[in-house]
Amino acid sequence: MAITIRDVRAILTMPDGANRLVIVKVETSEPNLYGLGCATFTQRHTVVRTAVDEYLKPFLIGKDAERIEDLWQTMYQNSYWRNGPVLNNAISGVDQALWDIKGKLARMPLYQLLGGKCREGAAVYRHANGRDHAEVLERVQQFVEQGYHYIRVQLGGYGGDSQGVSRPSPDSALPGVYFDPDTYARSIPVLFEYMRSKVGYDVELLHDVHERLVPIEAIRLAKQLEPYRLFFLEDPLPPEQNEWFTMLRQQCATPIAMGELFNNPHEWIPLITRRLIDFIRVHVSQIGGITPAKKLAALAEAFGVRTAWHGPWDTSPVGHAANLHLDLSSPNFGVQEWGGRFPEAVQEVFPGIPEERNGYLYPNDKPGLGIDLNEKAAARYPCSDGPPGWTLTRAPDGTAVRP
Ligand code: GCO
Ligand code: MG
Repeated sequence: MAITIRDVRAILTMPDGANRLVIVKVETSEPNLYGLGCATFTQRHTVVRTAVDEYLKPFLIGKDAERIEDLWQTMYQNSYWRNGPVLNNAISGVDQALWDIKGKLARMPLYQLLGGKCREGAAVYRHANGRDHAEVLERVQQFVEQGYHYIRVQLGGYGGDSQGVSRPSPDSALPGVYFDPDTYARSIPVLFEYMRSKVGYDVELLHDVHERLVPIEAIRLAKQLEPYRLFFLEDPLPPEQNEWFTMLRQQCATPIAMGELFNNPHEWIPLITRRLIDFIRVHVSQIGGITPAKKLAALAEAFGVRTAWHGPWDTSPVGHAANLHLDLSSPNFGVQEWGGRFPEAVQEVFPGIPEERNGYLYPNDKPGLGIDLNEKAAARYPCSDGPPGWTLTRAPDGTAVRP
């Protein structure tokens, strides 16, 4: 007798008071057998809920919960137009939940179903940020003392936004988050010269350009950073300018990470098959969940590209659990982004968050994803509404810049 899907619900919650999270719960015909999946697109959370509740739920009710691949393919093509962040996140929520159910049925942690462990724990990197060199250095040194080997270094967040704008903006400038790409670009080689002089080369340092430079300036920056041996330089280009990666690769040996903004296989396939990047960094729920992510990891392995799944605070703990099962079972795992210990409220909503010790993330070995959702607690943390403000980024003359 097939185990069928009895209910599908999107649950929105914001227990840390800042990051809007979307979780999908798939309940089955078996009493108490359910799965959880991450569908978090924090800038458009209610639209994902609509896609789940109004389209995927009626599509899935009564279907065989064990047919993950067929359900993924049919959800994907059911909307005809596909490969966008909203529908992919909705599909991911269901997909991850079905893998969670599969693990519970097999009475195994998901990584076992994906081929077993390639390593005991997944090495993580933390975010060291500051308004000046001293603040950044203090954070880096704290992380080193806490046992982290991989540390992302930012001066004033993304685009150096705390450095302000060095050039006057025109009269009646439009509202927005202003920063000066030129000031930012010139500040980063100086920052890494300072960091390396203070911490040496035994710690792996990373940096996220966050697509904030025009392509040729990103290439210039990557070349200037070569002597500082970054573990990787992230998002040097916006996805719309992927073709510039060829020139970047021809001119520079700084390792490149890209992918958190990708939705469509056409964005990553050329970069991987032409060996133009070193780390693939998609937001797993944004490409449709574990089913496409495990295929992407295998493609990357064939071309010598490692994984570094996107994993900041606006990935839900369910998404972090999914990342971890992929990390443990992929031979070409690179590093895992990790925001650090979640606040108590988040831990209350999500019992079973992966444990981090000395810079490594470990599973709890419960079946499936190994994480649960306390719906009553989740309901106590309603999401804020409306569009985010920080993505309204502008150059000094008011030109809109990718955020
Ligand atoms: C990262 C990302 C994030 C994004 C955020 C967008 O490397 O972690 O760049 O910081 O800005 O996830 O919502
Ligand atoms: Mg990033």
